[in-house]
Amino acid sequence: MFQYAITRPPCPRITEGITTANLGKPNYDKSLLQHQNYVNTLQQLGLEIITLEANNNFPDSTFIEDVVLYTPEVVILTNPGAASRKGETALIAQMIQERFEVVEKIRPPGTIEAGDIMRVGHDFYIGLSERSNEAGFRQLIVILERYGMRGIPVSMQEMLHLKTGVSYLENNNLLVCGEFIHHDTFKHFNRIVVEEEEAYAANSLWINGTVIVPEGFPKTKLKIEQLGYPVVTVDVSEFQKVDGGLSCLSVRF
Ligand code: CIR
Repeated sequence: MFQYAITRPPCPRITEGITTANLGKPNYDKSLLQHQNYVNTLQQLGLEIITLEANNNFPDSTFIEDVVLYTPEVVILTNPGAASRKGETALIAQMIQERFEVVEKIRPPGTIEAGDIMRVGHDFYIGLSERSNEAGFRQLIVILERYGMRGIPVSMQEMLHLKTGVSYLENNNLLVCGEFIHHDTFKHFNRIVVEEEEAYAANSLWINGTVIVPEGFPKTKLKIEQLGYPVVTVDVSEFQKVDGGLSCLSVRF
């Protein structure tokens, strides 16, 4: 169960965020409202929010998930693979070091963005994407094993991050899309296939028994409801324009 979420509101330069989406530029004012609504939803689901200041030096800094990996034994500051995002770790390092007792770091040449990491209990699936490299992966495995956990590599070619295409909904249920539908690594999960036209909804978010699904993806919403989960939807269209999903907008613990 989660008790807290760390979030950082979008900054005006979110319009310059890295993107492959071809959906136009985000509207900053609208992104602020959507972010507030996202935060309200997390609060309604029982989470206490730790809000950091928006930072206009880093257009993608609202996607705070990528720079911190929370585990119950150790919190790991990552080293993003995207050049424009590397400085985001320093922005959050002090707060993380003050709040958590055991903190480790991914160091160059290793790169990891935590959007590539999916936690299933004490197992951490690590996507080898363009943002998370072999050196980062090796460092991460060593850290996880030192604290009694396990890292499992996941080969991938198409998606930005691992969690762009898979989301763990607990109870062995895994939302899967695209290249992950038939991926050997995930064969033992109860896989719920997200159709290509709803691919964005493959990044949905389990919060203490409820699943948050992005607004506008009715087939995926229905499939999740049919598994027995209460579902709430949140409109994050402005973040979709810069390749960000629901999970990227917070660090839950
Ligand atoms: C980026 O390309 O880094 C941002 N525009 C989007 C990051 C999304 N983060 C995530 O999936 N965890």
